[in-house]
Amino acid sequence: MVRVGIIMGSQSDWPTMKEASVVLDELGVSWQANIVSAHRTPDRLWDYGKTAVDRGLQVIIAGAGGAAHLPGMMASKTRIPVIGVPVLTKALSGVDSLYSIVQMPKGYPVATMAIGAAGAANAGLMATAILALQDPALAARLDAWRAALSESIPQEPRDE
Ligand code: RP5
Repeated sequence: MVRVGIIMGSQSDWPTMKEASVVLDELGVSWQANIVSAHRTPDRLWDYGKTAVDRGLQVIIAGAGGAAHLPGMMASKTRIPVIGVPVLTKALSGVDSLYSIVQMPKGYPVATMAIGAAGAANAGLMATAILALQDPALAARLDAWRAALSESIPQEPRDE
């Protein structure tokens, strides 16, 4: 069963959102990616949100750029935790995306990550951490992943 739904407003978001899927693959978490646009495919957004619980999704990672309404609209349609990823934009460097996603009204939170690829990767890690609360084997894999990252950081810088 798919545990994490990765959704994005456009095909052009995939190079960013793929970073979430890479992390989930590394940690052995099942995911499925779909294009669901708040503006271009609102009916698809509605159906996705309405059926998410019954389909067994446990976390939704939603990325969008510009007037990025997708994460917030999805949060309004399902109680499954939504992690928002602001996609980098040419015009405003993703600050437009960030502000659109992070400023949710009281009652419908979106856990908002950093702008761009790092935010997408962190969304994968955040989703894993949520799932690991009820999954000891996954918790062990996440601990090992984090330890390996720490281990990979050198003690001293070198000339490049
Ligand atoms: C948003 O508009 C998408 O999330 C994307 O980041 C942005 C631009 O979309 P395209 O014009 O590249 O399809 O809805």
